[in-house]
Amino acid sequence: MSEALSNLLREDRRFAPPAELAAAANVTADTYGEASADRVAFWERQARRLHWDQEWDQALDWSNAPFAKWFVGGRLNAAYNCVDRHVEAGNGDKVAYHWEGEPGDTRTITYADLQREVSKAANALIELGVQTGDRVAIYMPMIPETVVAMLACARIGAPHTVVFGGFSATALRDRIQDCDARIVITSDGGYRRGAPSALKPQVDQALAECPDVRNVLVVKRTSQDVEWKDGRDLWWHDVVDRQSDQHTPEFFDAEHPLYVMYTSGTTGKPKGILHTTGGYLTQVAWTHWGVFDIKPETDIFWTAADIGWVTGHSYIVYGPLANGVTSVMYEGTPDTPHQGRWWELIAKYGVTILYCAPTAIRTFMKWGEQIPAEFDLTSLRVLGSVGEPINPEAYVWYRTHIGGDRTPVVDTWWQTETGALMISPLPGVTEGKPGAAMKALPGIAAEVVDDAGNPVPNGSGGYLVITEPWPAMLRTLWGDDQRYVDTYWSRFQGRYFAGDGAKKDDDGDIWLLGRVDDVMNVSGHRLSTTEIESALVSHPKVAEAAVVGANDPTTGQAVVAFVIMRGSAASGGDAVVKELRDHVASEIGPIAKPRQILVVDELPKTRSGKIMRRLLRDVAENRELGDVTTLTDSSVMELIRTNLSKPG
Ligand code: 6R9
Repeated sequence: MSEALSNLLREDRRFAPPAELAAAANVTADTYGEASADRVAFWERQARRLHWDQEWDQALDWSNAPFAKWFVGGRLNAAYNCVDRHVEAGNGDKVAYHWEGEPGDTRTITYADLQREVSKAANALIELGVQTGDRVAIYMPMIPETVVAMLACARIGAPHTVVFGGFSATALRDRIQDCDARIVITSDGGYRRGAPSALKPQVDQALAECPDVRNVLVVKRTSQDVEWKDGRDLWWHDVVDRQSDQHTPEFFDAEHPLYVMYTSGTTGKPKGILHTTGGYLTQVAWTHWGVFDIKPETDIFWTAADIGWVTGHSYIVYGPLANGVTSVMYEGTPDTPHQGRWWELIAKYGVTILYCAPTAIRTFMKWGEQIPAEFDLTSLRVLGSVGEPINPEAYVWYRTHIGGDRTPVVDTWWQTETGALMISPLPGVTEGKPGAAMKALPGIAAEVVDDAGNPVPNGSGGYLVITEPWPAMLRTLWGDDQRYVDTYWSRFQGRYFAGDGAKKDDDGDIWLLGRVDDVMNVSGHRLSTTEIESALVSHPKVAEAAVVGANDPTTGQAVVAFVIMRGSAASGGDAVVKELRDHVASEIGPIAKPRQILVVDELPKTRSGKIMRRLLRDVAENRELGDVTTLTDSSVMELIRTNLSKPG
């Protein structure tokens, strides 16, 4: 892949940290050395950011690898760390969340409010018979009760499993069954795209096949009509509101399960990623503080993601609350009621740090920079990206049009499995390169290896592996230790295989190239989807691109591109397609020239913003569509098919 890749890596724009930010940065360049001198001691220092009822005897027990135990013998309570200790320190009046509903209703929730609400919800769960260790499923829109429910579970040691509200009844059923949850917390619905969308019917449908679920606690959000099963269904306000707002937290073992989060694997059965308490909270708290350079006194932090995604768990809930920070939480979509909603929120609350996905950024590019230009975004000082490789053009657009050409952009690589950020620039230290996630964070050991597991030299590509255990790592897959070992620890002996392709540039900095199943092989050349997508997006007429490798009788695989044009270029016809093919050829090389380019209006995406290339491959190879249940909008695929009947 080297010839093609060297083009992507020829990106030579560099952005040094702003002097003022660097001078006051939480983390300095020395931290890398301090951490690598003794990685485990580094994490022990970070663990002391938390309140421990009892300190650990052993920081890391790796004797039964790959099953890790961190902070063995330590005892803590995650909810106490996220809520009570801030109130006890005199910060009860501090705002934990500025919450904004899509219709424009707002709620301000202080740490003291959160303590009362979480205590009440914990008492309610106990009344419903939930015991330490029992699993509780949460299927909610983006409302404050979602956070309260998660923390109430954590407080009583009942691992939560949050199922993203955009998932179908079938997906919900599978997850409830897999972890054997007996209680479901949901709401009548939430607001999306200007209208109430229902959740309760999916719960009812799912529970038809989950006889062991005793109770469903239903938050009233939209007041739409709901079916009601007496004896099973209970209104949150009937049960939670009358509880005492006092609850004394119990302290749990550092390895007590905190939550299970399902993520799709290559087979049909979702993988239940298990996270435990002490190591997870340590790494989310440190990475949130270090990578976003959090100043708890003054920052207003906003992760614009859904809580049903790991990004929401770690950087809407656990990280910001562990650090006692004020966050913004927004219920709805970015274009409701207008395409400037995010920027309006940033101006309204004085958001200083914004964390979102490249897919959102590319959508904003498509809508045009005149939209954010109408709002005062000068409060922003750090921007973050997560979820997919960020194309250099999107990175530069984000920095320029949102960050006022002033803010560092931190491109953070991590996974549901890693629990917390792993590879990222540090805003006060790193000279940013558009498109590169740069270096493993202090305390993390990453490497890029070849097929045989040997580290590749600088300037070459291979597979990303993590070579040492880290505190927030998944502990296993719920109920399936063997699948955990097989999926992550068998491809390269003793090392964690992330499933991502990566490349070290001439400086040894890391560029992520997408999932390895997204690496194409065209006439024996390995091409990455990301680099061709980046080449397409670097063309001024293109807003967004998705590239797949389709079977081809002559070349093995062939490059097929789906592109969304920027506003005015929307219907380009054959001339534009030729222009784009030539553009890719000149950016990367003739070998990367797409066999077909299809101009579309939308791309199929999961709610966490990942393009579902699998579906595009089905289209490109003229197959029946596979499973579309995790799509944000399944009608997109119909549109693409219709488009396809016109030759590209
Ligand atoms: C946090 C999250 C994990 C996969 C991961 C990789 C991709 C995430 C990325 C990135 C390039 C980044 N990914 N962040 N690729 N650069 N900054 O997204 O978790 O939903 O489990 O997805 O997402 O392919 O393996 P998850």
